[in-house]
Amino acid sequence: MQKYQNFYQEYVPKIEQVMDKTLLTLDGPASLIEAMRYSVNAGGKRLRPIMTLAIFQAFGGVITDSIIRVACAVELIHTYSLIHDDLPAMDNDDYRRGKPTSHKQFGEAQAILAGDGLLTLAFSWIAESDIDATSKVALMASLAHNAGPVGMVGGQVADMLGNDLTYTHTELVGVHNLKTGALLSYAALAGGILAHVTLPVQTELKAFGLKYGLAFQIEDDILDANDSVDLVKNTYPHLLGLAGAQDELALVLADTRATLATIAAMQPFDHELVAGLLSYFERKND
Ligand code: GRG
Repeated sequence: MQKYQNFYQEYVPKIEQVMDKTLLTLDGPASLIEAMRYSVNAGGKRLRPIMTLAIFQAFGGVITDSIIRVACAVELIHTYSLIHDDLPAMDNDDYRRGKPTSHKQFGEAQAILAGDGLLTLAFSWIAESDIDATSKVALMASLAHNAGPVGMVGGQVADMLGNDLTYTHTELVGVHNLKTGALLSYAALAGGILAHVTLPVQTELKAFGLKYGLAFQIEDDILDANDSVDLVKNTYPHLLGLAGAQDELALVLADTRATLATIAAMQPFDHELVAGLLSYFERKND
C-alpha cells in the first residue's frame, strides 16, 4: 500500500504537468484551449492514467513523459465525458470538483466544443507519440471501442433510458460496466499493451479494470445513498439495500483481487504496486 501511495504522490503532479504543458502547445483558438485547460486542470483523482502507469511499471516498463502523455489520453476522454454529462441536456450540474461546470463558466456551445476537442485530442496524443506502431493501433482501437457506442457512450444512453425503466441486477451490472467500467478496463489494458505483455495477460488486465470499475460504481452508489434521504432508482442500494450493496462491493472486490492472483500465475509483475490501486476502497470502508 505504501508503495502505491508513493507512486501516486510522485506521478499525479507529473501527469498534471505533462497534460497542461502539452495543451499549452496547441495551436488552436485561445478560448477553446482555455476551456479545455479549465476542465483538465480542475483536479480529480487521475485514477485512470495512474492505473495505466502503475500497471506499465509493474510489468517492467520505464515511465517517460512520452508514456505519461499516452497514458493521459484516457483522462482527456474522462474529462470530456464529465463536461458533457454536466450539460443542461444531461445532468444539468452547476458544479464539478468544487468549481463551476464548463457550461456555467464558458457557455453551452464552448463546453460542448471543449468536450469534442478533448475527445479527439486523446487520439492525437496516442497517434503522435513515439511508441511502436502496433501498440499505437492496439491502444487507439481499444480506446475507441471502450469510449464509444459499445462502451461509455452506450452506457450513458442506457443510464438515461433507466429514467423510465427499473433495471434488474444483471442489467444494472451491464450499465455500470459500460458507463464506468469500460474506461477503467481500457486504462488497465493500456498499461499491459505499453509493457508488451502477452495477449492472455491483456485479457485478464481488461477483466481486472472492468471489475475495478464495477466496484468503483457500487462504492459511488453507496456514498451517494449515505448523503441522501431517498434511495435513487437503478442504484445498488435501491436494488439490494445498503447492507446488500456493501456485501456486493466486498464480493466484487474479492473477485478483482482474485484476477490479480490469476495474472501473477501467468506472468510475474509487481503485485504490491497494482494491488495498491484497491486502497481507494480500503480508505473509505475502514
Ligand atoms: C456524456 C458520453 C458521456 C458520458 C458520461 C462518466 C459519465 C459518462 C458520467 C459521469 C457521471 C458518473 C457518476 C459516472 C460514473 C463514473 C464516475 C463515478 C465518474 C467520476 O469519476 P472519478 O471519481 O472522477 O474518477 P474524478 O473527478 O476523480 O476524475
